[in-house]
Amino acid sequence: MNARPRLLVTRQVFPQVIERLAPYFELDANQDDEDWPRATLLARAADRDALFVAASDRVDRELLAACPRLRMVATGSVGYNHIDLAACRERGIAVSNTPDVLTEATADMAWALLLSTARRVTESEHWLRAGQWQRWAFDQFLGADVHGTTLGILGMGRIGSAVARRARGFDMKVIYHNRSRAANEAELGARLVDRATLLAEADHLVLVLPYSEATHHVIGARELAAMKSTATLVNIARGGIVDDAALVEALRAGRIAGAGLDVFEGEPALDPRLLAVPNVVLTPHIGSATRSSRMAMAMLAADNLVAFAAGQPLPTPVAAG
Ligand code: 8YV
Repeated sequence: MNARPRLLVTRQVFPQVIERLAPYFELDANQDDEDWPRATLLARAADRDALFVAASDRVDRELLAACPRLRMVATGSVGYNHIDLAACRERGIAVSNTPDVLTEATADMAWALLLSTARRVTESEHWLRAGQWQRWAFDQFLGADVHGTTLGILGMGRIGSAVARRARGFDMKVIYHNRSRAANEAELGARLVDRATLLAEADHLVLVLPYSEATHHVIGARELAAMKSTATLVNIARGGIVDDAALVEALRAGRIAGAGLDVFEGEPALDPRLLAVPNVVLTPHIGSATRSSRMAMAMLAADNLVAFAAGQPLPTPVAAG
């Protein structure tokens, strides 16, 4: 009988996921969720046939060179900008991600940020917690309307569509910009516009683009200046899509009204100036963080690994191997 393939699980996962993997692999799993320095990751991965990684693990040429046996990388995320796909393809390494199972939860989070930002929920809560609520006033924490306004979506894939669908309940006009026209445009009641129109007309702009060199800083000083001064910006996609330094300046100068950010350039570190800006809602990359979504993501990554071990086609491949 052939030996079972060797798998490294780099981050703590639910016990049910370990149970699913255990019959198929010789397992090394970081169930204590230790913070491994890069050298530890490279050393632990060195003799592995397969890796189960998270978006915080950089799978680049350096790592691949350290893992001569590697044939499969499963990431517990839909985004895969942390994986050098070209390098994996060159080496015949299969790669899988976790689409669909987090779409609705992530779209919900876009709305949580949009509503909190427009209606200044966290800003007013901090003020209340600080004991500053002494009296009511007509002009206290005036925010922006959400209902009946124009929602702009940059990137109309699965999550963008789910964000758009929710806008119906708020009687919003939906415009979007995307590389191609969305096939479900009519169903969504959304209109494709050029980028300049999107920036100029959106009252609330949600970013749902995958990160790549091409989308690096697609929202920078120029784009922020082109938005309405009353607009809110929501980023649930990836840090680096927004130029965070330019955003700080725009918020400070009142060039836009507010921002809701779940992702940051260089996270978990973030531009400290963001912490001092009142009209920004900050969350620590929790877009997909519901119990059911995170379980489904981890299970889907495990399903891909089991398929690999059984020599079957991967359920959700991004590179064939
Ligand atoms: C993940 C995400 O939770 O799936 C993605 O691409 O950004 C989040 O849903 C995060 O990346 C952890 O892997």
